[in-house]
Amino acid sequence: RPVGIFDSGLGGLSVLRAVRAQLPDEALVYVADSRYAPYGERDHAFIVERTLAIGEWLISQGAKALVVACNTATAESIALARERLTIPVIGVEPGIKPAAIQSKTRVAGVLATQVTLRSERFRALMERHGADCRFLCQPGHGLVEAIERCDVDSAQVRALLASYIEPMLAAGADTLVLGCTHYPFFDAVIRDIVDDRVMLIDTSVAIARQLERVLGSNGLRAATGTNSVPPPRLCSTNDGAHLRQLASRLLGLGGPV
Ligand code: DGN
Repeated sequence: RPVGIFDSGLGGLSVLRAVRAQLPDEALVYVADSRYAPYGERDHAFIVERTLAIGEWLISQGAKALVVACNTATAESIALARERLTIPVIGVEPGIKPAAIQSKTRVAGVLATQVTLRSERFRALMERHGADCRFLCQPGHGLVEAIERCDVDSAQVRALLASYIEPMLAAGADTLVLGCTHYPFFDAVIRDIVDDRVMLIDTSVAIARQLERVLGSNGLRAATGTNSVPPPRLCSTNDGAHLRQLASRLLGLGGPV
């Protein structure tokens, strides 16, 4: 049985990439809810409804676990998804804890969607791990939309990212938390803006390890060493053209959507 992975759109492909690397024997089904992306400025009830509907659909497709590969959907709906869905549910959250541990200047930037930054879950995360570090939180307006258009490095995107990140650097940030699963695809452009000493925190690898633990503790790991693992099945709630394009360009995945 496959693991289901879902995001509001294409960003969760950064999590799918990490999961494939960590768990090469697991079959994966990915759903991009691109018809309704971005979730970043949607209301709570809408996001909960989409998470449950997609979770149910993935269960109907045989999914044995669900990764909510979206910080926004996790912040709004993970508790209810765990209550209502009959399979283990793993969520994502901005890497506040690793940033607080690693920052030497004790100043860190956080880029995430408006909904994530305003959520109760984010407030609690900051309270738990963010106390002795100054976090500069910036909503990434326009960034999810750019990825949804497969724009990872246009002049417009460069300017937008620079306008968000340069003030953080000027304030002394040595660490930048990528608090939205769409943002790791800007990695090359962000690296051009920040110098090598700035640490970028992307939690997709930690999520893949967490998935491995959850599958293991529930007796759900696929048998290792089978060479019949199918390529990830990619699904979209719109025509899927951009999902196909980004999956091919950034992950080298071909095949139909
Ligand atoms: N990838 C989603 C996240 O991690 O928050 C983006 C949410 C959105 O659609 N704005």
